[in-house]
Amino acid sequence: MKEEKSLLYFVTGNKNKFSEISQIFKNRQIPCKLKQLDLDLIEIQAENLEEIALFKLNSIKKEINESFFVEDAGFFVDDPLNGFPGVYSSYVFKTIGNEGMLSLIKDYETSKAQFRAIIALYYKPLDKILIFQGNVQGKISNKIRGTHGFGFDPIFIPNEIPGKTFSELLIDEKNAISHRGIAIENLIDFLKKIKKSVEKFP
Ligand code: ITT
Repeated sequence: MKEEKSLLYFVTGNKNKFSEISQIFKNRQIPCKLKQLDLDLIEIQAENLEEIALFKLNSIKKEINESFFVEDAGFFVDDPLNGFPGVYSSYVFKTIGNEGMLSLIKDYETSKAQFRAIIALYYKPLDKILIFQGNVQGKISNKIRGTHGFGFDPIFIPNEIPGKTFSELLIDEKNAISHRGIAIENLIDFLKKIKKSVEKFP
């Protein structure tokens, strides 16, 4: 008999994030069925991504009767902008965009940047909240390049693939090295470990 997969909701209004994560679930044997839930998330202004992710999660916990997760991500230009825009990434992208970011650093020869992602999971069978994280280091491109992805992808060059921006990579190539890809792999490892221990001690 075919085993019934349990439901796992990813609560996000960002369809690009959902496409990236659902692609990973499609490629791997995951003991859960992933669904997007687009609820109104309250995003507080805080100093770190973990605080924002936990606040998002707790603000909707009562509304969902299944396991679910939220993700908060940010783009940090460590050199020369001391981590800006970081927790302000969404606002900065909407206001000055990639062109504005490039003009902020145009007089500098070198740069260091990273994407970070925090996933906060509410795991119903244990009634527990767990945090998973991922980051990817790289630098800023001197021009906007590529057609895939979203947000700051066209100006970020990862150290692992120094000739290309994230927007010049296919979704599987970005997922293999990205902040979101790493964080979700950590979540998947957790789900698999739990499944194994349940099979051992039914
Ligand atoms: P949620 O509904 O999941 O909160 P959001 O779009 O508001 O979606 P975040 O607050 O987590 O997402 O992300 C902040 C911004 O950081 C986002 O709007 C992008 O501009 C940028 N960003 C995050 N992840 C990115 C990625 O993988 N590639 C490019 N830009 C990214």
